[in-house]
Amino acid sequence: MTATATEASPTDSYHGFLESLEEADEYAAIDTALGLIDAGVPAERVLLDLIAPAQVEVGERWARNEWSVAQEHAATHISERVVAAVAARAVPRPTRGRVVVACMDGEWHALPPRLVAEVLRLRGWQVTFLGASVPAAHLVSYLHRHDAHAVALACALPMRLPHAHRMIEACRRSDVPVVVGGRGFGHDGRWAHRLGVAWAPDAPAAADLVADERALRRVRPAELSQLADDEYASLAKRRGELIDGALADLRARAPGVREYTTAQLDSTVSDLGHIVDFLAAAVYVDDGSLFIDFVRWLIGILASRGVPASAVGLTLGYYVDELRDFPRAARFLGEASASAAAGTGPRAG
Ligand code: B12
Repeated sequence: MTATATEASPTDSYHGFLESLEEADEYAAIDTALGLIDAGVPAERVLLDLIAPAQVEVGERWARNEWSVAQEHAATHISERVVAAVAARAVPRPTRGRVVVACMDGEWHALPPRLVAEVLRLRGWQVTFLGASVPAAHLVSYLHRHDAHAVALACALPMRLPHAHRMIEACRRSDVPVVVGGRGFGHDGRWAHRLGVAWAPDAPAAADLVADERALRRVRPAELSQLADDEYASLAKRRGELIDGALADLRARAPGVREYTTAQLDSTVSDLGHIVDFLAAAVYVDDGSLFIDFVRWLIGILASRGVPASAVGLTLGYYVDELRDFPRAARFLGEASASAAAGTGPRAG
């Protein structure tokens, strides 16, 4: 039976698409997406109602340790190929100005802003997609050479918020309006508001905002008076020492750690780095919930890999002692430890 425009829907194709990602079958995945377009489903819906939710599920399966990193990478690569195939099928000529879309420095989640870039393109904008981890200085020099109507900046990890702020300020100095998005700004954009920048929850909202220059420029000033106390700067400066100290502490107090393989040690160091970076970001935007959510997420990730929550508790305790002269960091650590000890439970990442 041939699907008609009214029958075809990304929701109905979702499970089959996900299966194609699971089997790393890029041909089936591309056929599913292009089949929907051939059946009359707008390309924007295929991007946002098929590929985007499938990628979120890919993340959940990785978080639950059901999929290996390799399976996640394979699935993401296929999703990227599907986005390219969908984009190649719909090639509207640009009728509007240039929008530059980029990831923050240090941010490797390029697929979410790529979806935003394609939606903007479908809506007539001339889009330049700069991809993952764009250094601020390079973005600014690009903006100086190319006349841009707006910049859309992506951040998937809240720990990157201090970098995000620097990039936003750099764009502002070039007088190019900025819209930001991605889960790194919080589900309701609360941390974008703290940084004093326009935020969009999804690609269609970003497209609406970009089309309304006055709204894009009408932003409340940043609420960052807390930076005056220098806590963030001191934490950032002590990053290496804090990670080394926490590892030595774990080795001394959790005997199993002494038997860790190199790979286990690497991921422990990476986790310790994330703890410091998320804590520093929480201090930067003065919001303990950023750190508490992260600790819950970390406990969930480690639990699914057989590491008990008490390991996180040990490190939080170590940092409470080390950072007793940092009032806000100490408070956030205390709240996160209490929430971890109460077993408030992991939340999906
Ligand atoms: C693929 C993937 C990766 C790939 C990215 C490759 C690529 N080309 O993008 C790689 C392997 C690099 C990666 C690395 C990591 N990842 Co990752 N990743 C993902 C995954 C599975 C999918 C991302 C995606 O495509 N999402 C689909 C999009 C559509 O969803 P979305 O973000 O909600 O996007 C919508 C809106 O947010 C908004 N939006 C998004 N961006 C933008 C931008 C602008 C300008 C605007 C206006 C709007 C907007 O519009 C979108 C569509 O409407 C997510 C899971 C997830 N839930 O997203 C994890 C996830 C984001 N990753 C995670 C983590 C932890 C990591 C690592 C730290 C893992 C590690 N230990 O190394 C590293 C960090 C790397 C770095 N420094 O950036 C966690 C983050 C958890 C947290 N507490 O913050 C997640 C949530 C996984 C999980 N469930 O735990 N990752």
